[in-house]
Amino acid sequence: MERYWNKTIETMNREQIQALQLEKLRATVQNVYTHVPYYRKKMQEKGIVPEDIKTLDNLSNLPITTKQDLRNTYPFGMFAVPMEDIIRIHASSGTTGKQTVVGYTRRDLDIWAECMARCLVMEDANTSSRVQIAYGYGLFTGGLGAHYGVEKLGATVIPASSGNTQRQITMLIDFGVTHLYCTPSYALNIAEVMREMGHTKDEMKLVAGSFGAEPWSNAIRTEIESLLGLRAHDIYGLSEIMGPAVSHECRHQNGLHIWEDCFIAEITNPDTGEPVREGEAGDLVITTINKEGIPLIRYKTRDICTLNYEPCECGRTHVRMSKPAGRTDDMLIIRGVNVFPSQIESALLSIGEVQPHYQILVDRVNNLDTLTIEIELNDEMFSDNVKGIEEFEKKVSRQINSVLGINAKIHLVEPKSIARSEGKAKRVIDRRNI
Ligand code: DLL
Repeated sequence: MERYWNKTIETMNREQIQALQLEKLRATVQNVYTHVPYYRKKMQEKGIVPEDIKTLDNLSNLPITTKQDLRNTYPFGMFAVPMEDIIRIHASSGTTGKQTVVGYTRRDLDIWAECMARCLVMEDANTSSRVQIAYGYGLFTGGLGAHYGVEKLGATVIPASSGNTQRQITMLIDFGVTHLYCTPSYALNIAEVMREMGHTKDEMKLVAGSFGAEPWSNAIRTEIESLLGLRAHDIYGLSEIMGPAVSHECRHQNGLHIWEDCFIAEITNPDTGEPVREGEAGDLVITTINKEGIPLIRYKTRDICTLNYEPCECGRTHVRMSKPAGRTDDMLIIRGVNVFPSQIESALLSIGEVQPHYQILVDRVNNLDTLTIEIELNDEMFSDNVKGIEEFEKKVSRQINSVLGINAKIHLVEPKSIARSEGKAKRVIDRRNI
């Protein structure tokens, strides 16, 4: 029997969803036109007024919003309400430029908690559950975003934040934690430290967990599920839109339901910006239709995925996005071949002996791109002879070539020589100065 947090909303039929979306879209467009001068100007430049939005198809006439727009209006220029109504600020890390700042009203935070509570129920959490949140708390949306969903549901929240891994494990065991929230790379790290501490998954009561904030392959899912003894759900979100709980996988683990009463999702061609045909992969573009603080029109996420409108076995009707393959800005072009780090990960882990601890190094030598993949040996292989290691390197290299069509130099390194992650893992080091 499926349980829902908000059955009426979660199982609305497509006509009802579309009617609700159109009503909320029109209100949102009117709102930003009136209250956000930056949007008014953009719409005027395109010759559009709010009254032009008569159908959902008219959405594609509206301007796209990018991270650059948020930077141009830094810090609060896109807010649609006075600062007195903003009760919390979050910001993205800003590793590639000025950080982007977002503000939430009390109603925004309530809706965020509602979306999060729906996700928790999708993974069988209830008031008896104990949820350990090992996403970072702070300006990053992971910790606090998940936190208030757990409180809304009425489960017990353990606000561990990230880091201090041994203590995380002690709490997981001693507090009888049922649900774990952290990045997939941190989940692997926790599993490894658990083993080193001499603990086993049988000492834990974990049922499920939500892992996201970075791309992760199904091979990593299998790894996390078997090491920690739980069902691993994917959770997606981004600071600009809402943080975690924009979408989440149900127990069928076959795509992430996007909460369509709050967001309208489109897929566009990353190069032309034109909508793609149904089912085709492209850039996920999201319009928020239930936000007060910083409503965004057609925000270009740069995350590559597909949308699936087929009914889901769980009974939820909200569209499913595929597991994001990666960001357009993270795509590597190696001698003309486009490849996402997540594809390299899948190819690597399809070889049983490869550990999920690897790093991708990209260089440019004599004007040619080179790809080196450092992979950690496990203890058993480390004690193997040189010939065995060389043969294994060749095997991995052949696999990468046959699956992805690129040549990679494989470099096997000592156990534990690749840094472990407590948040978003840094898998790619691009040393080309381009
Ligand atoms: O990472 C929000 C979040 C926190 C999501 C906790 C899930 C769990 P940002 O730091 O703004 O926000 O980064 C957003 O991370 O555009 C994607 O590229 C990537 N990302 C987030 N979730 C996933 C996922 C948070 N499940 C950026 N799979 C997004 C792949 C993801 N990539």
